[in-house]
Amino acid sequence: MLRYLFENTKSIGIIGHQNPDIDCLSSIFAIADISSQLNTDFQIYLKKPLPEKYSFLNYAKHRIDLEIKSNHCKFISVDCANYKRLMHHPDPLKLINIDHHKSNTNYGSLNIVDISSNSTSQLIFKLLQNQNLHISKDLANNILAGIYADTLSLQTKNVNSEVLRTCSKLLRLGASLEKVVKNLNKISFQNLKILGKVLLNSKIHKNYAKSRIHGDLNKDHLRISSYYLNQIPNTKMSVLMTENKKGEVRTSLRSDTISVHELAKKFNGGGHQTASGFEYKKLN
Ligand SMILES: [Mn+2]
Repeated sequence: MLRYLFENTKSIGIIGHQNPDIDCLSSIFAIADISSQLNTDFQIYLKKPLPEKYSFLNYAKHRIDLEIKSNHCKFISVDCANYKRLMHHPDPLKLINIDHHKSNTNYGSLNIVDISSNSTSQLIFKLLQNQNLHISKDLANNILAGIYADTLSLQTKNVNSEVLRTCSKLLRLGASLEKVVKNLNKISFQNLKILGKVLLNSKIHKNYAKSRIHGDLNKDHLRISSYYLNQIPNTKMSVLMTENKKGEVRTSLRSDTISVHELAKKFNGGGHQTASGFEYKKLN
């Protein structure tokens, strides 16, 4: 299957979703590695240069272009659920969509969507089986990083024996768990300070933990702060409110046991079962 994608293909463009996460980047780089093994010219496209914290990934130092050129025979998109969310928008007729999201809309001319995979990286590892392609130590490491990140450090409910078997195979191929864990658990100084503020302002109210701070938190800040706020024993949910200068409040909800998605929907928000939120609103 995987080799077939590259047949009669002189060059491909590799793209991912907006604000690419580790799984998306690892998958982009895995496709780059495979293209190079199959002697297909490839070009990696992102919207911004890669931040330094991702430099441990193989191919991170490879040339990255910010604007796509249309002269590729094909494009491969990874880890993106719908066409709108892509960073770049090539002709859908030339597009192969490789993804693991349940909400994938099959927007490509060929769609390899496997919702039983915990990450696109794991899906690519499945596709690599029996293809007579070399899984180098660096490629194995990238795939392990994607799995580790999308399972929130192997903590999500879908981490089963198959996932651990995949990780074990990757370690045997030379991936370094230490390298992945250390690099993915680094917290920037700015994030650490925001986390400090969030925790200092936290209160336990009935059976949920809440915190409210001023300032505009980006996705990374929210992810880290909400994660820790949701770790307090005997609480069922965490509520993190960030207030902007206009006094409007944005709310992030996390829970391991209750569906916060339902609650967020009542405020016209959205997200997942365990992680949801809603945008700035005047509360009170
Ligand atoms: Mn993913």
